[in-house]
Parts: sequence; structure tokens; C-alpha cells
Amino acid sequence: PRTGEHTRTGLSKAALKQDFLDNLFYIQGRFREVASPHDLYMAAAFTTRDRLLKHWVESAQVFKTSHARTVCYLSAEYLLGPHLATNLVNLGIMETAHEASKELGLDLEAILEEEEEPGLGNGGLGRLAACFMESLSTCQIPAIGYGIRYEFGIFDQAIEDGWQVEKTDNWLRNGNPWEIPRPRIRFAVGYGGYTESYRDERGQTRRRWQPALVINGMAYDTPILGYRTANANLLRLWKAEATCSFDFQAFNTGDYYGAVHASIQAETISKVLYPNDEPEAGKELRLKQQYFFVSCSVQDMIRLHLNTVGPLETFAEKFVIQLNDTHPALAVVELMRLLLDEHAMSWEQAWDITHRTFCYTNHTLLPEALETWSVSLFERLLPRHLELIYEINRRFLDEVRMRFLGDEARVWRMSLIAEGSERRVRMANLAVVGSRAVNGVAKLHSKLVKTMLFKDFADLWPDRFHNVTNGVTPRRFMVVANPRLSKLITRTCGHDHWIRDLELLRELEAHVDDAGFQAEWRAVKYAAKRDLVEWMQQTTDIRLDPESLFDVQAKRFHEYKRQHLKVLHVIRCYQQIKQGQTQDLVPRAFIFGGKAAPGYFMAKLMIKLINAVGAVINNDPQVNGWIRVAFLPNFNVKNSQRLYPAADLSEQISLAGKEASGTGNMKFSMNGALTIGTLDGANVEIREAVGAENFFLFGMTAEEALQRQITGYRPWEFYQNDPELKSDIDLINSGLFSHGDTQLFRPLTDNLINHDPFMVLADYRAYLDCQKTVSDTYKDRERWTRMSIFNVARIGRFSSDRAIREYAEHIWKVEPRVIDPVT
Ligand code: 26R
Repeated sequence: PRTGEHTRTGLSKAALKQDFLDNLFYIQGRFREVASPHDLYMAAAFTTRDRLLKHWVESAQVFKTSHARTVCYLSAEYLLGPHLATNLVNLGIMETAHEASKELGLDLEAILEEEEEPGLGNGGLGRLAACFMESLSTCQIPAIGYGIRYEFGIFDQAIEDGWQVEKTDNWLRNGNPWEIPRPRIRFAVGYGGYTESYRDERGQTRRRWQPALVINGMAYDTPILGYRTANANLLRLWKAEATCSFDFQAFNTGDYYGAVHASIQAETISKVLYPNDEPEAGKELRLKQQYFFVSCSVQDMIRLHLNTVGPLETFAEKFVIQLNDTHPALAVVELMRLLLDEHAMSWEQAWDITHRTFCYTNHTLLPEALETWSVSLFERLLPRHLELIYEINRRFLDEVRMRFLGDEARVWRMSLIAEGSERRVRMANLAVVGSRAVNGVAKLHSKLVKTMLFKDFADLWPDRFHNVTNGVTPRRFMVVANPRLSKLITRTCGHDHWIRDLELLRELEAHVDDAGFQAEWRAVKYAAKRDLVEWMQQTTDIRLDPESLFDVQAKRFHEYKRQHLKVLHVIRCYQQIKQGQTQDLVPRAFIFGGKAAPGYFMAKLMIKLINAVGAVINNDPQVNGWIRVAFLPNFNVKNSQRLYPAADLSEQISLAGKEASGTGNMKFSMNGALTIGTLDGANVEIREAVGAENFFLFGMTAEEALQRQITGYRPWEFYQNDPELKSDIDLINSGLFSHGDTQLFRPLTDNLINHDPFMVLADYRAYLDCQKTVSDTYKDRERWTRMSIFNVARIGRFSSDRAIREYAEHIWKVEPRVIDPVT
């Protein structure tokens, strides 16, 4: 180490080397010669963590003593991705770490590969939470992220015989060096039992809850460092465990195995992440999970407040709670319960505090994704909370009646309880009523939230509704994922300030006509494509040609995202090649990636169809290099980082009005891919930003799609009237892709012809026409390169730093707090 430098915190090469060897020896118990790749990874992780902890402890101290206003982000999902590389970048020591590794005879790339990613989320919503945590630290805003420490994250996807097969994700198997267990931070969480009235010491009648079962939540903390700041925020995830009372019970009754059983039951609560799109059954555990993490989090906030600021009257000044969708909406009720039942506050004051504390983000308009819980389940699991929901609802509906005299239909629509054969609690209505701000995640989505989904609420409280368009962190999705592009940008701009101020990418526009720069730009893309080709060859047996156009759709599988629309294009190209009509084509690699929810039959059939079509096309000698189809298995954060840099074309082809925002669209664009897309979600704003001439637009608008639905959509007319469409669908049914089985894909093709809920057939022709424009454009390499450069140069708005600043200013009313590093 340099003089005055500490081995564990110093940023010099010598300090890193020394600390690495120390950690290898004292934590892993190994020396260089006998260390496994995993030992080396762990030592590197601990060496990085040592440096994080310094910032983290300092940040915590400053936030505590200065009573800084703090954002509490409540999310059931955090799709974090690997920690090591982003932490090295944010500490500013990626280069130094490379050099230090080299001197120790190690390969940092191989060490980075060792990390098992924490996949504690499904898709967009969970990844957004992870990007926001990073940007909160980068923007120096005091924040705590609260969630669940799932023992098993999102399943690993394998492809067997073309079908998706789910494998459990045992990410904690080899230990997690990034978390710090906090055995002293534990909270009790109750379930079941009954409520009762009683008289308190002052003779007042009050209500209380006597749960039948109490479990514990224990905190596991992960530091989240900002880019080149000394601010490190806290991600606090809760693990469920049995309380000691089980042991006592066993001791008293002699029922030792009964007690063990109970403790296993308690621990199942944080055992596994729920994939979305799962059917109703077996959801009780999910409600238990939601209440579990929400209760621990709110109790933790109250503890923090009492320990630092003091009386709870000022709770809403100290904390703002952001609800990431409705999964944590019970927090509204839990805060009410704690203030009323445990802290003896009046209803009026408790509601005033609660209502001023909460904000809610909606992430979907799809009716099947809007959460409701049956009243009977609620009553059984959370009887006190149901009482409180009824009281919140009574007061709320009185307000509605007073404002809209005699409009009982409106009262029914707005009620927190859906009446019907089975009464259900509407979590979205609860979240809106309990929050002072509600926002959507892209302009179009927020408009639809205000005018359709929550129209009645917007009539009542128009000022409550906002838009904050999503963003993604350029540290992970540019600097870490695409070092070649990042270096080219830094060299061209003459600085790397764009990494913290992404709007500065606009400086690239000055170089768009520079032939030398264009050539370098193409070389960067080509190198990324070669990397992907090599990796695909190792992990699947598919060989891709880096000279071909890489046409990529990677996201969760869902009918509304319309992966089958892209499949129809693949089949069209195939038929054209077979007919010798290749004049409109350009050599293409059709690349797909994404997981389907295990219970979502149609989505799984779409995956099978892609692999079946690929098996035929990739083995047909007549195709002769024109097209290839590749399914990239197990699309997760780590794999996404190989994919985005290699894409030429980004497919964002959902039916307009269905994708709330999309964030993959931004990640592709940041890496120089051009978008083919509908006017849906954030595509609308991306197109505005990069320029309509640099974006391939097709398809109906949200309004047109809605209009069509209203006037009656008849997909079979498209099937009958468009011979190419008919022939593409018929080819699927011919059995060509299924060894003669004409029934295998019937559920999919029948659904398209007869129902087509997401209007694939209505947009088919426009999509194919647009793809022809794509091919024509790709043939003009210089034009394509210019468009690619414009995409990157104008994508700055879609940094999650911008999104976080908008939340901070317009929604949270919270200011940055700069941490000065004490060296
Ligand atoms: C598939 C469907 C039934 C479903 C969709 C979404 C079920 C559950 C969800 C979870 C929601 C809340 C979600 O993940 N929404 C996604 O949020 C992203 C971040 O805001 C958006 O980019 C994305 O468009 C949206 O689908």
C-alpha cells in the first residue's frame, strides 16, 4: 500500500493485491496455489466489499445524525444482477483491479464470470427497482430499499427438446459475500387469530389483534454504492424464521417434532420468489410474503424514527415510502395499525401521517395483473387489517358520495371491496386511496392510468396523478456491459462525464459524419457480435454469422409482447427463400430470449414454436446462410449484458396500450441498436428523442387498437384476406415444424385466427412492410451507422438518474445529501 493508505480501503494496486491475498487466506482459508475459481471470486468480492463498507458506514452515520429525509423503496422484487463488476466501476477501480489481477497471475474476466447473480425478480419491475437503487446512491439521495431475501430467486431456464424446463435457482449455495446479516435487527410478524376490544390504562376502549402465529423477520443488508460518490445506500432484505416461542412450546408439551415442523413452516415464507402469471391457487403464501416484508419494513422505519428523530408525529417529514406496484400496498394498513394499536394515535392523525407518507407507482394496465385478495382469505390471515380496510373504505366512500351525489355506480367501482359472488379486496384502489401521489411509468401509460384505469379517482383527485418515465442505469448497461463502446465514447468526447450525466452523449452528434468514427463504431458492434457468437457456440450448438443483421427480442414471454408476430416474420422470410425470392432480404440472425411463467401454457408453446422453427430452418441447406434462428436460454441480467451490445435491431412490438413502459427498449438503444416498434410504452418517447427518422415505426396506435376492439375485431378476416399470412399460419399447422404433428401448435394458431386478443394479425402486414424497410436500410451500412450513432447520442433522457431526480423533485420532495469521504 501507498504510505498512509489502509490495506482494506486503499484504492492503489498494491492495496488491492494485499487485501485480496489477505481475504483469500483469512476468509477463504486458501493460498494462491490451491485456490479454486470460486475462492478467487470470493476473495475479490470481499476485497471490493471492504472498500464499499467504508462509504456505507460513513453514509449511515451522516444520515443518522443529520436526520436526513429518507426514501424507503418497498419492492417485492430486486433483479440485481452480479455485484462485483458494477461495484468496481462505481468505486472507480475497474482498471486498477485488472492490473492487480494480472500481476497476481489472475484473469479478472474469469473471476467476474464466477458470480452467481441474485435473481430476486421476474422482469421489468424487479430490474427497475435495482436500477433505481443504484441511481438513488449516484444521485446522493438517502434511501433504504426494503424487500424479501428469497432463498430461491427466479428459476433457471433450460431448453430440452425445444421446451422450457425450470431449474431451481440455488443462488445462496456457495455463500453471498455482499450481504451482512443483522441478527440484532429482527421483528415479529403475526398471522391469523382474532381481534378484540379492551380497556387501556386510561380506561379507553381500544382494539387489538391476537395473532395465532408469530414468526420473525431478520435483516440482511447489502450496500449499494453510487457511481464515483461516497454515498452508499442500504438494501435491507428480510428472511423469515421461527420465533423462540416454538422452542418453549416444544419444551412444555414435549412436541419436539411439531415445533420443528412449525419452524420449517415459518421459513417457507421467504423461501421462493413467485413467478408472475401464476394461477390463483396456492397464492396464500404470496399474501403471507407481502405482509411479512411490509410489516418488518414499517416496524424498522418506526424503530429508526424513534431512535433518531423522536415522536412519530413527524414520521411523514422523515420518511417517504414508495410502493413499487401494489405488492407492498399492505404497508398503508400496517402503518395505520401500528400508529393506532401500538402507539395509541387517533384515527385522524394516523391517517394524516399515513396518507402524507405513501406514494404508489402503477406498472401495468393488464386486468389479470391487477391484484385482488379474497375477503375470506384476508379475514383468516389478517383480521385486524381487514377491519382497518373496512374503516378506510367507509370514510373514503362517504367522501365519494358527498362529491358525486347519488352516483352509486361510481361508489361501487371505487370501493376497496369488489362485491360479487366472492368479495375481494382491490389492492390498487387501496394504494391510490392511501397515497398522496400516484404515477405511471411512461407518458402514454400515465395518460391511460389517469383516463382509463383510475379515471374515477382522477375525477376526485386530479392532482394526485403524475408521470415519471422509467430509466435504466448506464453504469451497468453501458460501462459494464459494453466497455468497448464506452471507451470509444470517452475517447471521442474527450471525457467520461457522460457516465454520470448521460445527456452529454449528445456531443457524439458532432462526429456522426466522420467516416473514421463511423468505422470505429461499426468495429465495436462487430466485436460484440463476435463475442456473442462465440458464447452462443459454447452454450448452445447454434452458429451465427457476425456479418448478418442481429435481430433481437429478449424479454419475458407473454402474448401481449407478441413474440409470435416475430415468428411469423421468420416464417415469411423462410418461405421467400424457398421460393427463390431473396431480393428483399438481408442475411439475418433472429435471436430470441426470455422466460415464460411456469404455469403459462401459451407462452411456453411460443418458446417451443421458436425452437421448432429454428430446428427446421437452421438445418435446411437451401437456406444457405440467409437466415438463422437462435433461442438464447436463461435470459437473466448476466446474459442480457452479452446480448445488448451485440444487437443491431431491437424488437419492441407489443400491442399499443399494453406495455406500461418497457426498459429493454432503452438498454438496446443505449448500445446502438435501432428499434422496430409500436407506439407503446416508452417507445413513444424513445422515438421522439432519437428522431422519427432513426426509428422503425409500425402498427396501430393505442387508440386505434381500442377502437377496433370496440367495433368488433375479426382476426379470421385478416387470415382469409392475406394469402401470405394464411400461408405462414398454415405452414405451422402443416406439421413441418413438428415432425408431422398437425395438432401441436393448434392452441396457438387457433387462438390467433379466432380470438387474437393482442391483435397480432391486424398488425402483421404493417410489421412485414416495416421489416422490409429495415432490410433496405441495413444494406446501406453508412446510413445504418449514422442512425445507430443518433440513437446513442440522444438516449440520455432514459438514464435512471433522470427518473430518480424527477421522483425526488416532484414526488418525494427530498434533496441530495453529499457524503464527504473521510480519507
Ligand atoms: C404478464 C402480466 C400478466 C404481468 C405483467 C406484469 C404480470 C405481472 C406484472 C408485474 C408488473 C407489475 C410488471 O412487471 N410491470 C412491468 O414494469 C416495468 C417497469 O415499470 C415496465 O417497464 C413494463 O412495461 C411492465 O410490464
